[in-house]
Amino acid sequence: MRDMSDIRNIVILTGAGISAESGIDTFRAGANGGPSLWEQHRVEDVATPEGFARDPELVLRFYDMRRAAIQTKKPNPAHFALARLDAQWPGELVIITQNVDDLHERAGAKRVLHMHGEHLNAWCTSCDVRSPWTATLIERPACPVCAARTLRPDVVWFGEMPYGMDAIYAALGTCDLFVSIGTSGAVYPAAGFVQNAVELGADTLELNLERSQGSRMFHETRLGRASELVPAWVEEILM
Ligand code: BJW
Repeated sequence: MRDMSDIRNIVILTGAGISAESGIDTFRAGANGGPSLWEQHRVEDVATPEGFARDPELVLRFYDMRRAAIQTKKPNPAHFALARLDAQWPGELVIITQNVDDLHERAGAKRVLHMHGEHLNAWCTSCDVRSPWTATLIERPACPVCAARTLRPDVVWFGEMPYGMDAIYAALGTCDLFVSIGTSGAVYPAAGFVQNAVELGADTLELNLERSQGSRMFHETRLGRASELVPAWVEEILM
């Protein structure tokens, strides 16, 4: 690993594990058999365009429930620590989050890229405009821009292209340090970012409750809760 003083550009990838201690369930049950969001539903039913076409009511109800739930949650010390790093880091920095919650922003982070979309947006598939949305979609409300009743959750389902890929690969291409926090490494393309970063010469650090699927690719792995590991790491790097 480089000396800290040689690090200028940082890419941080976050996943469901960083929001777990805010009370938002992760997607996959961990080795310890923790709760999993998919337990009640097959992933093909609720997180694919085909599932939405087959049973839109089921999918809209599922996302309405989660959109309501995240609005009752609060950022935890891991989100606040990254917001502090974002505010104080003088070099390039981007927090690429796979999470569709807004806890990074509510903690104060600015340089955030939501590669899997955002719960608090609705996407009109008629006019292709994304509008801020906190209410439900199940009753098929009219799009505020074109009035068509074709709003869907603005989230990236399996088989769809994640957002911001050009900016992500550009950031990976110039980063000195890639840090992965609270993600299982089960879903691509995010799971492949560590390999991209290593091949392009970056140092890589994993902060997670347990080893992720791509754990062996990281130069260093620290295991524990995000609410403890992340503030400690931020303290270290800002010294
Ligand atoms: C803690 C903690 C604590 C707990 N502290 N840690 C074969 C090979 C390669 C790819 C494919 C393949 N077959 C199919 C694909 C593509 C597919 C894919 O990856 N499938 C896999 C199942 C194999 N991917 C796609 O379709 C993507 N699109 C795509 O590939 O387009 C083509 C393309 C080509 C070239 C370049 C780019 C693109 C789209 C993927 C969309 C994923 N969408 C979801 C749903 C979003 C909406 C919603 O919220 O409902 O995104 S799925 C779900 O998984 C969600 C998450 O963002 C994502 C990742 O989950 P995450 O965050 O890792 O959560 P968990 O639960 O898995 O893990 C939590 C971790 O936290 C665990 O490790 C815990 O230990 C830890 N933890 N508590 C610290 N307190």
